[in-house]
Amino acid sequence: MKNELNKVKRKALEELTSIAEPLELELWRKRYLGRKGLLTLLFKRLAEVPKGEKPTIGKLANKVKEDLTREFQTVANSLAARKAEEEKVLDITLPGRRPPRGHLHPITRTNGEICAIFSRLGFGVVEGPEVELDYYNFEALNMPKDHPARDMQDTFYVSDNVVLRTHTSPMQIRVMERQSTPVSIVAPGKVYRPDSDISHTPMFHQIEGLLVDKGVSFGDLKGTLTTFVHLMFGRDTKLRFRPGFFPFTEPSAEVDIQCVICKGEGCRTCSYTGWLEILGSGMVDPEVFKIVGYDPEEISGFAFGVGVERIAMLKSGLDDIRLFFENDIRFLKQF
Ligand code: 2NM
Repeated sequence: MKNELNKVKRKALEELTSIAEPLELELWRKRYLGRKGLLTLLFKRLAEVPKGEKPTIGKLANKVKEDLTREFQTVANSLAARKAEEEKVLDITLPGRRPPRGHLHPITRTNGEICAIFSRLGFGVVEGPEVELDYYNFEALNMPKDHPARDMQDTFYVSDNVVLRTHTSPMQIRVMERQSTPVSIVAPGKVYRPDSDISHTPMFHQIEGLLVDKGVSFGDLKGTLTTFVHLMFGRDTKLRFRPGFFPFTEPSAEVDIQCVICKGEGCRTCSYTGWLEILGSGMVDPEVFKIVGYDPEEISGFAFGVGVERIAMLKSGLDDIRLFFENDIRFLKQF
């Protein structure tokens, strides 16, 4: 009897170590401690034990029962704890997490708005290479190799004849080379210049426009750019056309708008002038037309260039262009 009790105890404890599921544990409990369990059956046979051995065997039987019951409780507790832990990690009743929703970069959005306005005015949108031949970036735009205007736009050279474009005008040349008049296009895209400070990044975005046809006048330039400014900044925005210089236009004009911050009163943004420069423009130089094979006696045209960052900064009241390219999500989220 003593041996049988110890054997049942050993076997029961050994089996208990490999139990990992509540159901297995319940079967184990029934097998040893249940109404017809092995230990319970031994208890029923205690009556057969000779009188003299009864106290020792009885004590041993009670001790085995206590031990098995305690071990059962320990395993039951740890299985319950594991289940609770699993439910904490994986609560299938929780609603799903929505993936965070992104949006366009403020420069991409401003670029799209500007192109949309010119598109409405009948301009096509063309894109082309950022790595350009010196010929398209400078030479064909009336800037031969020794021209002083190149100093203003000195750039990143890939090789003697290949540069990162300093403006998107090379696209105007490429379009004029392959199609006849009339031409009305805008060319958006990245351009590169070796400047870097609070108002310049070595890469920025530009949109250049070109309109060529019989009888295009400076009045057409003024009308088109005035309409653009009114659609971009509001109908009551005042404009100012100032004389300027570009090697590829004659005459040339810088376009200012009344300061959007102070409405012309004078403030830090406009350096207390009341005006902000937003565009460069002009009538395409006859030399450029000759280079692409157009006859300047037959046709004329105007061109202009807009800085996308500059427009985006003015519309949102920012004073540091570098913020656009630091990729700080806390900044970008505000747009
Ligand atoms: C500007 C300002 C003035 C321009 C000129 C041409 C071309 F190819 F027709 F000659 N494209 N873009 C131009 C003219 C660009 O940007 C400030």
